[in-house]
Amino acid sequence: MRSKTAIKTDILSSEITPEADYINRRQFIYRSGQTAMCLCLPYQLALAGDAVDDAGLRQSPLVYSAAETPYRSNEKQTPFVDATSYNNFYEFGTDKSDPKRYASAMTISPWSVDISGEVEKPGRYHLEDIIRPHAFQERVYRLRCVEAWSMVIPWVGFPLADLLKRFSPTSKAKYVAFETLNRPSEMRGQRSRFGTIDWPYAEGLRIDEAMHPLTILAVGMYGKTLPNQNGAPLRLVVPWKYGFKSIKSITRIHLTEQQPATSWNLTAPNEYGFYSNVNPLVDHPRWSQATERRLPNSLFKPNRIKTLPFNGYAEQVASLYKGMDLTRYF
Ligand SMILES: Nc1nc2c(c(=O)[nH]1)N[C@H]1C(S)=C(S)[C@@H](COP(=O)(O)O)O[C@H]1N2
Ligand SMILES: [Mo]
Repeated sequence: MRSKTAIKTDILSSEITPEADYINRRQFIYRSGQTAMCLCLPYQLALAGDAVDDAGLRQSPLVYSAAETPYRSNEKQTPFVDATSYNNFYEFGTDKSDPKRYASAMTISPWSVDISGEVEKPGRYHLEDIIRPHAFQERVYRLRCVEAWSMVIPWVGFPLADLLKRFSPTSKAKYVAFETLNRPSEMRGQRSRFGTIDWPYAEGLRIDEAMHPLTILAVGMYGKTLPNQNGAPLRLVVPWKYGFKSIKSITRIHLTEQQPATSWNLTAPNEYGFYSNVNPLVDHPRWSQATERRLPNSLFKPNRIKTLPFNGYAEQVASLYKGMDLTRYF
């Protein structure tokens, strides 16, 4: 079904870097201060979250800002330890503690990504070639799981739109499908006989959702490269949708004319739709979505807060769904 072409390294860059160098060359130096935080990379500058996708801005001096913007929530950030030990990554098991315990078995170098379907430059590309042209930005986003818990996470990444444009989508590219690594030898959840997911984990977006400036591919969090349990080396982050849309450890990006099948929708179509926009008005068949538990919480500090339409990003994304019945397209 999938065509495997030879790995290309010649696109967009003549400089070839062995993948082993990936982490070393991209040492994240994290600075934080009272009023500002920024990521400073040796050969690229990452801008504060409100200086978004203007290539011209990348050349200008860094602007420090801690202002609340859609790209940078000012809410209290979830401690690193919680964001990296309470995870969903069913390839490693269904317990929240399984990903941290078992994801180190996943080989993330070398890593390649297939880009296929409705693009003018399909191919299988080394991770280095996927990410090298992009300046990293820090995005502080709320992450709202469909299970009604949430976190605030500082991601490091770049707009998915910038990546897709490099491969020249055709006019037939109406959707983008994503797949996670399929490697049972390293992913004990994929070996389990009791799994409900048909591997590989698959997700998808409509092309306008994929091109939206809030949608990013993350390569890091908290100023460091992504831990395996959070989806190293490359994962999607779509902050206005339930967390399961933010697919981890991506090995395939496929542009298509048809709406792609997605893992949770295949598993339980009455519970998980293709769109899966965060919506406090549409309850999960088995629980309410009106509120969420903001992590970390405890018995004495339940930290239950109201869930916002589109996870608080309605101003930026509600127009994408104008005229759609969000009860039907949940
Ligand atoms: N490949 C893959 N991606 C995945 C999942 C998964 O099981 N497998 N779980 C999803 C769910 S349900 C959530 S809430 C987020 C959790 O991301 P985090 O562990 O980095 O917080 O990852 C999503 N991406
Ligand atoms: Mo989730």
